[in-house]
Amino acid sequence: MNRIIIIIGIISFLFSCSPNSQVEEKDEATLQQDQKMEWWREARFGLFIHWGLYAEPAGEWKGERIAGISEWIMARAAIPVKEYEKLAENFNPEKYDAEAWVKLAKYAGMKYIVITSKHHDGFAMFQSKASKYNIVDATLFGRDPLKELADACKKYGIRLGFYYSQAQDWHEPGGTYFNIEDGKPHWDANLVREPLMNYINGKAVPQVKEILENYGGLDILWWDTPRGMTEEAAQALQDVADEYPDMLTNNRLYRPWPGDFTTPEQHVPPTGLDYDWEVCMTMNTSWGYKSYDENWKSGETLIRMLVDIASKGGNLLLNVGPTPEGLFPEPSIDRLKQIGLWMQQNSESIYGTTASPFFKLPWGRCTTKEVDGNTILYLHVFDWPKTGLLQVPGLKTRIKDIYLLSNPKQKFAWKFEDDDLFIHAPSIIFDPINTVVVIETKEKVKVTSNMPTLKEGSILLPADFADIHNPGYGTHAYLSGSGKKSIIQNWVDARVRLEWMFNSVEPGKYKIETLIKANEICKLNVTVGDKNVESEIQPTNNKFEIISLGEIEISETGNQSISLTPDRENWGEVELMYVELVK
Ligand code: JFZ
Repeated sequence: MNRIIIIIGIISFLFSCSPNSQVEEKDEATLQQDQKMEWWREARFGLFIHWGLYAEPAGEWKGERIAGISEWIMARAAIPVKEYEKLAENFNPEKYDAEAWVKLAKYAGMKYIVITSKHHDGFAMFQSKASKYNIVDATLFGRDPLKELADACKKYGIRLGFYYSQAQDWHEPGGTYFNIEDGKPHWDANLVREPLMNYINGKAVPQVKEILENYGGLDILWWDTPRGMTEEAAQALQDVADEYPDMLTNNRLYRPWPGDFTTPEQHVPPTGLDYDWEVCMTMNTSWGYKSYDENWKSGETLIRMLVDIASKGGNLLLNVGPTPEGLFPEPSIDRLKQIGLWMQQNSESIYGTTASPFFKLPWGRCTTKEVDGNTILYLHVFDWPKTGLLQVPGLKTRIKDIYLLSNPKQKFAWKFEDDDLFIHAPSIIFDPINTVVVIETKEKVKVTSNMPTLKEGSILLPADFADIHNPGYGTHAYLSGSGKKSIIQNWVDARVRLEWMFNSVEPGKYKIETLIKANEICKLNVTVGDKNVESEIQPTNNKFEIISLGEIEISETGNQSISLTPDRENWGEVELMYVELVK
C-alpha cells in the first residue's frame, strides 16, 4: 500500500514539474470554481435564519434565564431528550408567512437566504421520512415551512441555502455533542450511546438527501461545527453533496476540508483573505430568538459592517432569529428596513464589487468594479471631511467623472496634489451613515500604497491604521474617530492583538513608544519579524501617556508588520492612540 502511494507521489511530482501541464490544469480548475462562485461573489449580502424549537423557551427554562445563545439551551440547561421533545407539541408558528420574510430580505438588498433545516437539537424544520422528529409529523402546525420558503424564494428571485448540523445531534444516540471530544458523557444518561456511523447512515445522510432532493435544488449547503466528526462520516455526507456540483458548501463539514468558502464567525477579519469568505453575524448576541437579548447593533454599525466586508472582498450573512409565532423580532425588522433604505440608493456600490485597492482610508472604505477595462471606484465616506476636501491617497488616474451615487447630478470638482487626488466636498453631510462618491476613470487604476514608511529615523503608526484582530466570541476592541484623533477603545480581552503593516527602508535598532491609557499593570509582547520584546505598562491614572515599550531590532527592509500581543495573565483595560518607532 505504502509503496503504491510513494509511486503515485513520484509520478504526480514529475507531472507537476512539467510547467505547461500544471498551468493549464490549474487554470481549468480555477475557471470552473470562478464560474461556480460567480453569483455568490456578485451577491455580497445574505440573510441567515436560525429558527427551531429553541425559539419557544427563548432563553428561559423553568423560570430561569439560561446564559448563552438560545439555540444551545438544551445543552446549557442539560435538558433531557424526552423533556425537550415536548416543545414540539406546543410549536405552532401560525403567523409564519414565507413571502413576508423573503420580501423583507429582498428589500434589505439581500440576494440569498440560509436557514437552519436542522440545528444541534436534532429537530428537522422540514418534512422528513428519515426521522419523525420533524415539524410536519411532530407538531400541530403540520406545515413544511422550508417548502414554503423555497417557493417564495423562487417567486422573488432569491437564492436559497440550508444549514444542516451534520455532527452535533443531541437527540440521537449516535449524534455528537459539545464536549464529546474531551470524552465527557452526554448530559442525558438515558440516551444510550451508539456509534457515530449509526446516526450518520440512519439520519444525517438520508436527511441531507431529502433536503437536496425535495426543495428544487439548493444553492448552498451550510454545514456546522464538525465536533467529533470522523473522515468516514464526512465522506459519506460529501458523497451526497457531490451529486450537486453547482451547489456551494462551506468549510464546516470536516476540519481540514476547505469547502467553497470560509466562515469567520462574529467578527470581521482586519484584512481581505485569499479565499472566498463569508462573515456570519448576529444583529444582537444570540442566533436563535432570545426574548431578553437587547444587545442590538445599530443600523449604522450594520451598514458600515457590510461595506467594510465588501471592501475586503467578502460576503456578509446577517442573522435573524424568528419568534415561535413565526415572526421576525421588531428590532430585526427595523434594522433590515434601515439597511434597505440605504441599499435602495447605494447597492450598486456593493453588488459585484471587488476589494479596495487602497491600503487604508482614514475617512471610510472603497469598493471597485471594472467596466469595459476601466475602473469605477466607490468611495464610502463614513466621516465627511470638515476641511471640504476629501483626500484619496496615492490615486493619480485619468478621470471621467466624479459624482454622488444617490444623485448622479451632484458632481464634484477635483484636483491632484503630489501623489494624491483631492475631491472638493461641499460641507454638506449627505448621509451621516455612509455617503457614496463615485469616481469613473478612463483606465485600469493603479494606486500607490499609502502604507506608512519608516524613513529618516522614525515612523508613526496611528490607531486607525491598525488591524484589530478580534476573537470570534469575546469582547471586541474597536476604533473610534479618525486620523490624529483616532483611538482603539475597549481593549479588554487579552486575546485581541493589534498589528500595523509598514514599509521599512532603514534597518536598525528602534525605540518603541506608544500613547496609551491603562487602568492597571499590563504586560505585552511586541513583535517585528522574528524579533520580540516583553514590555510592561504601568497604570496611567485615567489619562493618555507616552510610554516606552523598549527597543527592537528591525533587520529587514520592505513590507512587514509590528504586533502588540497582550500577556493573558496580566491585562486590564487599555486604550491606544498610536505606536511610534524612533531610531
Ligand atoms: C455554531 C453553532 O453552534 C451556533 O449555534 C450557530 O449556529 C453558529 C452560526 O454556528 O457555532 C459556532 C461555530 C463556529 C465557531 C464558533 C461557534 N467558530 O468557528 O469559532
